[in-house]
Amino acid sequence: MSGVFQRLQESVSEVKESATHKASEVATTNEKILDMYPNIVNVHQDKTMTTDFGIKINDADHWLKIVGKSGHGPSLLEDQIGRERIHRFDHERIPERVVHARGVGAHGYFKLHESIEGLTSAGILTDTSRTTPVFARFSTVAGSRGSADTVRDVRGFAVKFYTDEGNWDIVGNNIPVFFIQEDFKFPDFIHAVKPEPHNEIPQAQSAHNNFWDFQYLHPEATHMFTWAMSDRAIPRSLRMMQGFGVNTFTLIDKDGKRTFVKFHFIPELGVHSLVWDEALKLAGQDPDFHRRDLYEAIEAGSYPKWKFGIQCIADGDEDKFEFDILDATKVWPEDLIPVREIGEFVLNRNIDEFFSETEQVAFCTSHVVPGIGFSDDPLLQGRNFSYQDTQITRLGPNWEQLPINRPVCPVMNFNRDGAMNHRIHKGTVNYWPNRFEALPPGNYEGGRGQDHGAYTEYAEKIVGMKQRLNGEKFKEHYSQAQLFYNSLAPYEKMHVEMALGFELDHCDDPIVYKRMSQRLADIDLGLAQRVARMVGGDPPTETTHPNHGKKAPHLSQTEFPGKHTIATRRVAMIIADGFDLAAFEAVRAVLQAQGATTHVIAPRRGMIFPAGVDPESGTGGVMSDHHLEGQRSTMFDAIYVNPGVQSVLTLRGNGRAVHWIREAFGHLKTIGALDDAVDFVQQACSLPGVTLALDMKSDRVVTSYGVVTGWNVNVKLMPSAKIEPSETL
Ligand code: HDE
Repeated sequence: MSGVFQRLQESVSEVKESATHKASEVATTNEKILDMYPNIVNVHQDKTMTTDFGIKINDADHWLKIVGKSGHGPSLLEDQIGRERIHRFDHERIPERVVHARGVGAHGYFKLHESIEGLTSAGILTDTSRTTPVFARFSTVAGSRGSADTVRDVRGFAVKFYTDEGNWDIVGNNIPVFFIQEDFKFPDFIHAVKPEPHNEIPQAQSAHNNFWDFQYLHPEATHMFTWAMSDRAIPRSLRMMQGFGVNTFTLIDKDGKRTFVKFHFIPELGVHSLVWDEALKLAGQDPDFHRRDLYEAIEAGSYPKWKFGIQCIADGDEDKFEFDILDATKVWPEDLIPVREIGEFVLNRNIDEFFSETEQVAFCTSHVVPGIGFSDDPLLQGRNFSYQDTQITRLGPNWEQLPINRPVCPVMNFNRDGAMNHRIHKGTVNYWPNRFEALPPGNYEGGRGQDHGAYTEYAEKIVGMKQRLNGEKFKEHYSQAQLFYNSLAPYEKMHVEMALGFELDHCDDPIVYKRMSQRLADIDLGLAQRVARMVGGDPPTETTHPNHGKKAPHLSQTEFPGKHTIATRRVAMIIADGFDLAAFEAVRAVLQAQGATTHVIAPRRGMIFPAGVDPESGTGGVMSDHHLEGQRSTMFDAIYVNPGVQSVLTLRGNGRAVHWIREAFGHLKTIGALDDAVDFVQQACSLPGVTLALDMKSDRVVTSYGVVTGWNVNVKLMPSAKIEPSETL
């Protein structure tokens, strides 16, 4: 026995060593990662294959058969090794999440910068010396697990904080409001947005009759669908999205005082989006675009970072606003209730295995820690019920014991048994109270209450009638939809209009697009008229809810430019044989020095030879990463066309190269060029109706950053490849 025991000990330390062999892994190991070590199996180190019950296998390729002369023969059912393999495989799938099925996750940490002791007793929000491990999962909502990343949809933004006092989950979105006010309508809403029941079309899209039928029939959805039609719903990267807790929670201080709170995550890189055409194409060209982007950034050490902020409303002030602060279809405008930034959250470690971490991670809005509580927000109340329930279907009753879900603090209670229980409880009793406990009921381990670090509900006296209704202010649905629309930049408004045009064009039932054309007048009459004309609706001439014309800051994503940086941006450097090597190397050095990732694209993958180098020599060239046909401009943030007489001549004659430039231009991308490549770029972009203003000087790297509104382009030239908001020329 001692030999077996020793082997076990060795294998645990082997796993520990191997799991931390990369410097980056050592640096990013935290309490949660250590907690998961005993469950990590290193497939590359363990060379001996065994069955699940541990016996070594002598042949991992063939079923046991009666082999006749010809080498053939029936397979034997008695092959317990073969049966185990196949049976185990037969049960690999678990139900995908009923919503948010497609997602991607990563580990990281949360650090508090400013204690909010006056508002809460929560350790994670008061102790600035702590670093709390986190796991975040970003997702789309409507699509199946295998759908594309860049579809138009809300993005889930779920964060699990493994605090010293237990797990705290913020299960948020990248849009601060929601479609409905009560969870009661959630099944209808999700049925309406998912593929239609008779033919399961369309996948991962809201552009269909049922979704828009539901939107019309629920005026409360108006604010949210305006956000969903904006650029927020097609993020450039998961690293460039805001996160919102959406629901109203509460903070409870050590004296039991309550404050209403909303949680915010603000990305360091700013909020940026794709353009719709790009998103559509990427869905086919690289369905994993966002997943890959997150993984690569973390691998490269460019750790995505968000500021963590809170908006607070004192208990007693809740009725002072035009809107109900418990209505999840409303924002708390930041000019009225500013966001206070108190900490940061960083993702610095990729997962080891998708299924056991990202798929099995399970969030619950009801998971809060002492010092954080709920509110009577009806959407939140329903969510608190739903998440725990859905995990039981998806993962079984013991889902909280799974490595990725279990807390890093001790767990002790008398919940027992059930499928896949992993804990072994020592002791002769499994009920409470019991004869071994000295303390009276309710006083386990020193008692209850804040003083003992236990979770205590906020004591509130409620008198009311049992009824199915919400407060009066829940009946107003259009004011904030107008506020959001009015606050957008002109091109953002145009994108909303085009998105509505696209979506309603995909509805073929006139009742749907005609009614929706009318509804849009409750946001803005002009918007409704323009969309109605596009989609075949009847342009409304009046509205019962005229646009109030008010705006609020912080609703447009242009308010969140983030750091002006090209760090982590993908730049395609286009060359062909005969390119100017000096220019290429200089530009590449500048881009890389600023943290951009450079990717060499050429007519073929392999060595590309600069001017003056004989290809026959086989050396002295630059290896291209991809050929022009293998990738598309959509996969890059910017393109740079390198000079060189022969190179430019070849590219001019290459239809795909011309397409790269035109497409990048149409998608508002930064296009850089030097010397003779400038003329090529200008000619490639001279589409009818387009004026391209580029003034490239060969002594510096020049990039343009354009915002296209229809066919008018505004371009600003920048030195040294800096990306900044454009100015109209
Ligand atoms: Fe969810 N939601 N939801 N939701 N939700 C789920 O839980 C639900 C809502 C959100 O990465 C499910 O584990 C109800 C709002 C995210 O694993 C389910 C209502 C917001 C995720 C569920 C809502 C969200 C979910 C499905 C009331 C933004 C993915 C699988 C109308 C604040 C979490 C699961 C992850 C997942 C129910 C509304 C965000 C069925 C009843 C509002 C980010 O429990």
